[in-house]
Amino acid sequence: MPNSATPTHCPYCALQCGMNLTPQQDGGVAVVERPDFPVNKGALCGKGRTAPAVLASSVRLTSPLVRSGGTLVPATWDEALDRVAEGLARTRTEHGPDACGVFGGGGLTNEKAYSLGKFARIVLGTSQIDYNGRFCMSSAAAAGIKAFGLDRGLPFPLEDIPRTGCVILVGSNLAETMPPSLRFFNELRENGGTLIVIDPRRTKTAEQADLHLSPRPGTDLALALGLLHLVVAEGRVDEEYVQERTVGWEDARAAAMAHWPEYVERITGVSVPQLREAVRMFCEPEHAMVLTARGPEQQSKGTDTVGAWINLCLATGRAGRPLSGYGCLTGQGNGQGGREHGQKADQLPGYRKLDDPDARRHVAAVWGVDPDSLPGPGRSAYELLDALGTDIKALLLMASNPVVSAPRAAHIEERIKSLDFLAVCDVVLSETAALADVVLPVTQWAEETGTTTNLEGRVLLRRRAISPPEGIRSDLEVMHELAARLGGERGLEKGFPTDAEEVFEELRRASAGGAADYSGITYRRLAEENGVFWPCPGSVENSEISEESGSSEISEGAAPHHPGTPRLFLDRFATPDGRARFAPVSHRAAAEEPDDEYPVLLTTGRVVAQYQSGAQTRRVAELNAAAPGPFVELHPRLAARLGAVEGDPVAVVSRRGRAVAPARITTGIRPDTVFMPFHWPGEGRANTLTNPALDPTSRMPEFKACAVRVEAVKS
Ligand SMILES: Nc1nc2c(c(=O)[nH]1)N[C@H]1C(S)=C(S)[C@@H](COP(=O)(O)OP(=O)(O)OC[C@H]3O[C@@H](n4cnc5c(=O)[nH]c(N)nc54)[C@H](O)[C@@H]3O)O[C@H]1N2
Ligand SMILES: Nc1nc2c(c(=O)[nH]1)N[C@H]1C(S)=C(S)[C@@H](COP(=O)(O)OP(=O)(O)OC[C@H]3O[C@@H](n4cnc5c(=O)[nH]c(N)nc54)[C@H](O)[C@@H]3O)O[C@H]1N2
Ligand code: SF4
Ligand SMILES: [Mo]
Repeated sequence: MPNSATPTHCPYCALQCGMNLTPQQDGGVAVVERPDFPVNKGALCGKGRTAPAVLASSVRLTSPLVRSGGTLVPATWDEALDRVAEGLARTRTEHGPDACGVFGGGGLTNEKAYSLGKFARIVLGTSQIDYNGRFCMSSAAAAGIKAFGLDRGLPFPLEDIPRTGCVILVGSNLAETMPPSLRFFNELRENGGTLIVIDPRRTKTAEQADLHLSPRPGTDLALALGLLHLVVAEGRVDEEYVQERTVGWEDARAAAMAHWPEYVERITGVSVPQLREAVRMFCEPEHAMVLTARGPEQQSKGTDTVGAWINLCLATGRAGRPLSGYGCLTGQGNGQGGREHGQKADQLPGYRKLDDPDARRHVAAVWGVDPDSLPGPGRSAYELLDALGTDIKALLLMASNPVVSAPRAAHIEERIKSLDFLAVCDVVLSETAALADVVLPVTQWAEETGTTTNLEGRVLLRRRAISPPEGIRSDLEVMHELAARLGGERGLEKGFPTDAEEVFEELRRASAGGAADYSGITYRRLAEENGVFWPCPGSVENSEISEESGSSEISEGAAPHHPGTPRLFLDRFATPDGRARFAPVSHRAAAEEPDDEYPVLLTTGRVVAQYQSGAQTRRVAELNAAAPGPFVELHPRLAARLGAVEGDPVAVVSRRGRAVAPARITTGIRPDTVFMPFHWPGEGRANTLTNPALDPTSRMPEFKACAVRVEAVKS
């Protein structure tokens, strides 16, 4: 084999930057530029560049581990898999199938996410499955479905951004969380467009903006309503568009009119002239976009908040038209695909609903089971974790590290410890894996093939570039082996192929006719076309599933070649009548507002050099050098009041616990707010403090606002 480069994608965030991997003498791979992939055109952030470091045997798990006499010791695969099967089977026998929980991740490929959902429903027969995407973007998803009838992160490719007139970025720090994407915003400004950033901090992203609004955390809903109020008051509503393409304007308008700019200024801390300026910048150009990320979404009213931003787009005719629209910047590598194929509590593949009889029939036929045997919807992620040790006695966890990343993490850590049985599949010994009864070491991005769906809804092919170290198996193999052990006579393992393309072929059939229809997508197309945007239906006749056999072929050859759908909603929205829905929303406070005892607001987020719970990136020397540990960002005025000194430890105390980390004093944050990144365990764990108050619709927790007290720590 020549020393050829393998084109693939980064293991981390939702941008899914393209990269080439070339084999090295030492058996490893080096990352080389891949300029042909349009999203990043070769550019990578430090995490992508250094990703091969996590492939090294020295930092990762190389053998299954089982708990023996209180400690984790190496074991054979058979021993370890037998222990997992026994743990789950015993729980099922003693307490029923719903006592077995499954927790997945948005970093899993489509094939793994699909198989995990299927594994829970037909091998374990449990309804208790959810995943970390619930912490990430389910509020935007819920609002998108309500408004447009369909949720896909961005309804247009990133390449449209430079040609619009104005972008409002709400609570996204993409200069740190998706650095190569900054190019699109720079081009927008070079073309004469403007960028508005809404963030309580003057982030690297805000520094690029033409206008930076700095609201109090948790007040984006009021802010959006205030802007809509001004749109109406200034006669900027696109009446014709509202008439033709929407319903529900009267109620939404009435709600907005109750939010006077002065009232909104009091709630948000953003001045009326700034509100007016934002409206002018957004409304004057012919095209404009609103993009949200975790800032406004990770709130106990995230769904209504995103709804209010969508209202602003609808009232001004900026959705479902070229170069205009609302989009959500998804987060994890497969944050988009991971929420479409069934690892979510209420979901079946193809973005189908678990409580829809037609959806159950369709998917049950593909799976070769009776639709009535499929369990119903289960608990959301936080509620599932909170039920560990009580209703849920055993957990199979794949691709998440909740000991660091879940809200109210000390409590969740206790819940995890109270389980009868915990099995974790991971590439490293994460803080959560360290608590397991069995740890299964699995292959990573560069060692396996599979598809992901990036924030644009572009389905991509990751390709295997190297062999994994001896002794490591893939998540797909783990599910196959567990299905064999748990299925007994039923031969269930046949439904869990270990070859990703085989799984994808089944996923195509399962998704056919669903909202996220992948049936016209094949590995061959993905390789040739640099990704395909869903929905991409195959031929309808061919994709119909025979209920008896449960199997049919979708022959791509026979299907008219669907080009995929880079841009959604241009003719109609995905609602029954084709019109978008306004959301009749009003402001409400965060679940926990500051008071005398806890007078400051804490918000949380990310830094460029660490990824999520840090399980992977904390093992990379270069990234650790750049971001060695947690910190508390606070304004000089607050610091002066507390007597806090730059670099010295401060304690942040909430109703849930106390965290300590060095002070980082900056004028770039509101004086009533402190910020902590959440990438670290231990004393500086931000999630010791966070509030698990859930959004009533999306069940997403309020990571972005809770009340705290800050104290200088005497050293
Ligand atoms: N380096 C790095 N990149 C990542 C990740 C990572 O862990 N590290 N994770 C990936 C994932 S899964 C995700 S979800 C994305 C997240 O990407 P982002 O959403 O960009 O990341 P965050 O830092 O969580 O939040 C963005 C901003 O919201 C602001 N914010 C806080 N509270 C509020 C509020 O109430 N209102 C508003 N408007 N803003 C607020 C914060 O100050 C922060 O700057 O990043 C992806 N990329
Ligand atoms: N305070 C606060 N907390 C937050 C957030 C916040 O903004 N503030 N953001 C939330 C958000 S948006 C997210 S997405 C979550 C993310 O938080 P987590 O769910 O903890 O995500 P990761 O740290 O990416 O954990 C992924 C784990 O899976 C492993 N892994 C990677 N690839 C694979 C694979 O293919 N198979 C298997 N089996 N394992 C794999 C990694 O090594 C790692 O241990 O955190 C949430 N928590
Ligand atoms: S921006 Fe995201 S996908 Fe691109 S290299 Fe960095 S972590 Fe990887
Ligand atoms: Mo996320």
